[in-house]
Amino acid sequence: MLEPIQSAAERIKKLEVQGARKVAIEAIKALVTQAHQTRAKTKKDFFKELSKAKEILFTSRETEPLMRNAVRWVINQVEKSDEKRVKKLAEAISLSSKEFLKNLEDSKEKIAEIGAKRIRDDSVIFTHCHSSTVNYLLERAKKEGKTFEVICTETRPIFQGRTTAKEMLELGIKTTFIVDSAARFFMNQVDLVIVGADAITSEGNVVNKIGTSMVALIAREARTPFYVVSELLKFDPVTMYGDYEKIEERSPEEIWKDPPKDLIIRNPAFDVTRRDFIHGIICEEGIISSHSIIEVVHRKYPWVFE
Ligand code: RUB
Repeated sequence: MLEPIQSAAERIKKLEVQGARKVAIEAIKALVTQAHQTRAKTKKDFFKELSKAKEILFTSRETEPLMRNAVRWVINQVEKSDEKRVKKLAEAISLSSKEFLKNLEDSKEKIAEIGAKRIRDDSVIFTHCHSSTVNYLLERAKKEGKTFEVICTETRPIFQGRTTAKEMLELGIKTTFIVDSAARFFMNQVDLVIVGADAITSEGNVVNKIGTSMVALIAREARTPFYVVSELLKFDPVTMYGDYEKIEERSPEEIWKDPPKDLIIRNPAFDVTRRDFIHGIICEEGIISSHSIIEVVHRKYPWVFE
């Protein structure tokens, strides 16, 4: 009955779709397909179905507030309407989704425009994992004629760094690929670290791919500026009311398929970088300090707190 939602959730879970932006976009698109394929006859049943859809999507990956904010916004927009006809409600889901996705696209452009200014000629940029927002910023800098090179980590255990490396090469950017543990070895050659984000907490801490906080520590020790690029909607409102951001723990098999018996393997997907290690968050409103995240989100997206 919720086939489009189930299959999107499955793709997200298996990392066939990865990175917070792409996850949110996949979820929104599934919601639209679901709304159009609904067999609900009444408004009440239609929203019951969407509520179930929401639950399935939310549990596909725990550390994805952008997806949660996106799904919540789209459904809330339509829930407010007086419309009773299911077909019209499904159309309204499409419209709200389009609006949301357009806003997300605009944010990406803005972030790239602002962030590209921080890329200097002949500089070395270090990144970790695969962030479509980071890569888009670097693409923009390259198109503006900046000359720079990139060092990227392979990003164990799933090697998202390979995607980053391939994309950089396609753009004609000189790229060096290293194991995660070589980060300190190379950090003295780096001018700027730029990473993406999965979540930003109310205290201005950033949750991103496992290993990010280690890169931040190393960058601090080497006195290399460490920037995070993120849409403001990666802010997670639950952190404001006392909950911690949940850190997804993935299957041990990703690390070792056939491990010795009794070996404990832990595989957290993300870690938390404390705000003190972050030079700035490059978002659609500009480059902001982690400390001001609540104010900026409040100004731009007050509905997040509702
Ligand atoms: C991806 C990751 C990315 C952020 C930001 O982790 O940590 O840095 O999601 O990506 P995973 P984007 O591969 O486990 O999803 O900028 O594309 O939203």
